[in-house]
Amino acid sequence: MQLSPSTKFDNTLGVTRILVDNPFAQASVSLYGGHVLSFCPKSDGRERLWLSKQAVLDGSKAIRGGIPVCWPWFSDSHGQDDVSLPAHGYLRTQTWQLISSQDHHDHTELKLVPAATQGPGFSYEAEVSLVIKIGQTMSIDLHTHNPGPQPFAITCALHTYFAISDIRSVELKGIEGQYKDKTRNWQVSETPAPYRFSEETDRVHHCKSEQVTIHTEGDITKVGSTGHDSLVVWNPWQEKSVTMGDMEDSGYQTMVCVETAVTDGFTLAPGTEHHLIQTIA
Ligand code: TA6
Repeated sequence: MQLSPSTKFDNTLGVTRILVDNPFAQASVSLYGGHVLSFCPKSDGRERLWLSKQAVLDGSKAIRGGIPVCWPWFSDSHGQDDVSLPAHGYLRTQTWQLISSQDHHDHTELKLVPAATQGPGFSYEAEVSLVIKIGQTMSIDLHTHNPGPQPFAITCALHTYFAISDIRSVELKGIEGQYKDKTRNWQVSETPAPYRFSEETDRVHHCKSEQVTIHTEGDITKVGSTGHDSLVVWNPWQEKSVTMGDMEDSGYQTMVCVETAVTDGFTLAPGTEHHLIQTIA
């Protein structure tokens, strides 16, 4: 496969990364997990994504940070009692293949496919691809197609870790309605306004808002979503950060997850497809 002029492979960190450097931005994507690790627009030189300083980058476990691809289920919503099934599915721990890279007038487009879409807990025929467009903004499109004779149901998410200066100064705007609170046994509550952080936060918002903004000390990160039925907001706070070996104890202070997600799920009839798209500016 011919790489575009702005694209190259790099193996210096362990996992093979695709590095993109075009007139609009720099970005990197790990083939392991089909996992976007960084996106830095040249307009302001501000990295949009957070990557743990202790992230495991040898291909032995899901990478902590960037944009984990959660498929064919989000969290443990696989609908089975099999506790051995991996949280967030198994595509984020596969080595993906770069199918194409193309430079366009205002962005570079990468297309990746996973090694396999069938796995423990999901045996249907499914085709999955990830199309990433890197320009002044970045979009990531998780495309699922059902070429087979049977319908199948999935949940999925683009589990994005955003870099922020200080979680205690962050305000989210654009989320409304009720949410389910994982930290309080899935109790249903109203989305707070202003939406700020002062403790472990793990919420599934059944909100189809197409734009959320992350405000922190003068910086605004814009998060666009389509194809979703919910937005997930997560910050592990200190106690949980300390328990995670791939996250520095203070890591929670400089990240917040705003995830474009399908948590209620959808059923794909034979011959149909679904696009879950997140756009970052
Ligand atoms: O999206 C929020 C969440 O489901 C949290 O409950 C927490 O488990 C987080 O994802 C990270 O999951 P991971 O399997 O990547 O450690």
